[in-house]
Amino acid sequence: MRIMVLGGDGYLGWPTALHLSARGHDVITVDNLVRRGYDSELGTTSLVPIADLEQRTTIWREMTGRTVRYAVGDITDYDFLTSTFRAFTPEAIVHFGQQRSAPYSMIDRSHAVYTQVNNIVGNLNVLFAIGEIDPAVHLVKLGTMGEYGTPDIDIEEGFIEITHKGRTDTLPFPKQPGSFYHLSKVHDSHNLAFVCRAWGLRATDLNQGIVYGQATDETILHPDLATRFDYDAVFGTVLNRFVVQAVAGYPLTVYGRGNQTRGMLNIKDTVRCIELALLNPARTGEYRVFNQFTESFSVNEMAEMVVTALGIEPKIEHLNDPRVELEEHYYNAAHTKLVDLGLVPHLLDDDTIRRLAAIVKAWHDDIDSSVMVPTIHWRATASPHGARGTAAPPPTEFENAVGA
Ligand code: NAD
Ligand code: USQ
Repeated sequence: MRIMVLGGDGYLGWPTALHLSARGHDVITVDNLVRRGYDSELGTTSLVPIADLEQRTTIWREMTGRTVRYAVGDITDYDFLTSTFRAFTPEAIVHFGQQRSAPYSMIDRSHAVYTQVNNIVGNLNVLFAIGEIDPAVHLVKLGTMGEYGTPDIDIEEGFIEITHKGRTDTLPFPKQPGSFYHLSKVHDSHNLAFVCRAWGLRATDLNQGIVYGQATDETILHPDLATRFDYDAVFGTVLNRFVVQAVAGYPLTVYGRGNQTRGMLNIKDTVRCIELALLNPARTGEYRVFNQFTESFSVNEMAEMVVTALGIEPKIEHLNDPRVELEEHYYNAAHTKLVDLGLVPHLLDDDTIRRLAAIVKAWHDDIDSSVMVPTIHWRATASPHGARGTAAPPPTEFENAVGA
């Protein structure tokens, strides 16, 4: 299959491009490298050094004899997107190419606007390009479990049968996203469903949970094939952060009471899920949703698992939650469709945590503990000048101690 991987320089896009190439698909990655730019903006960097796309693709060719092509450009630029599309003639597109950090989208007005314009316009361009150039192309789009929020009922895979005043219909599952980033994904889902209905396109919306891990069968072949590993409070995700904090001897930063529960999956399962969605495409005109995660844990459970697996002194610090989210809630989300297609999950165990910790230990001296404490707050107050200000709760003893 000829597959275009949008966002193919990112944490998940790059390992996916390699995984698909290793299985004989013809792959091109498309990326504007803006993720590397956020690092400069935020003063952070991937813990594991990452090669540039030229080095990455050259090493891949030398190691395997396979070619992954790449195009550098912005998918919000329609001329760039359509000319790349026409030149490559993909049969499928995997769309990872978005701003994906909830905290980044909550920094201020300009970051919220940037996130929604980048994500929604980029996705709309992809939909128009498919509609205009080749409506048979199957779009596999990365959504997020956070589109659903944490309702007090079971979460279904995209749709729910509702009986209302004696009539019954199957309708999109209600959405209660928790950040401007998560909201962008909800808008994307509506646009996807609409074009499948209106233009007969076919799309798979993968509502992915939080990914952990850094190594896949392909990225471990050479240091220049490594994917990024974020652990800062803006782009680092919870389990990856906890492992870095544990290795650095830093207290694990549990936000609030820590009973927030989320769907999680290993990066090795991400690349496999994408492959399964591609090999079993949506039908013409079909908009389908898979919940892409393998198990769920509360934040407290994750912290305890890391402490136990690494045999460290339990240093768990409950910070004031910088986010607006339920810290205690019911959570039971369906996730059978990818398993039905053949996914055999890599579940989280002590060994997985220890192997991740071994990667972190190799870069121990580069860990920057100044990026651990969250500084972006969700709550808003009006400032005397009418602009949004942040209403951070008073610092905890710990935050005072680390000077956050
Ligand atoms: P990432 O930031 O590492 O990668 C995204 C890539 O897209 C970056 O390389 C970036 O440069 C590129 N990009 C952004 N805007 C672009 C644009 N306008 N044009 C071209 N390229 C652009 O993120 P990731 O962790 O690899 O996530 C990939 C996708 O998976 C995202 O859509 C994200 O929402 C989704 N997702 C990620 C996770 C996770 O835990 N990492 C969980 C659920 C869903
Ligand atoms: N959390 C902590 N301590 C930390 C970091 C996070 O307690 O140090 C908590 C947060 O409050 C939240 C949960 O852990 O309740 C998850 O936070 P996260 O930063 O790991 O993940 P999130 O912001 O939800 O976003 C990540 C990805 C995003 C993806 C999403 C999937 O960055 O791209 O869409 O996971 S999901 O959570 O299912 O929406």
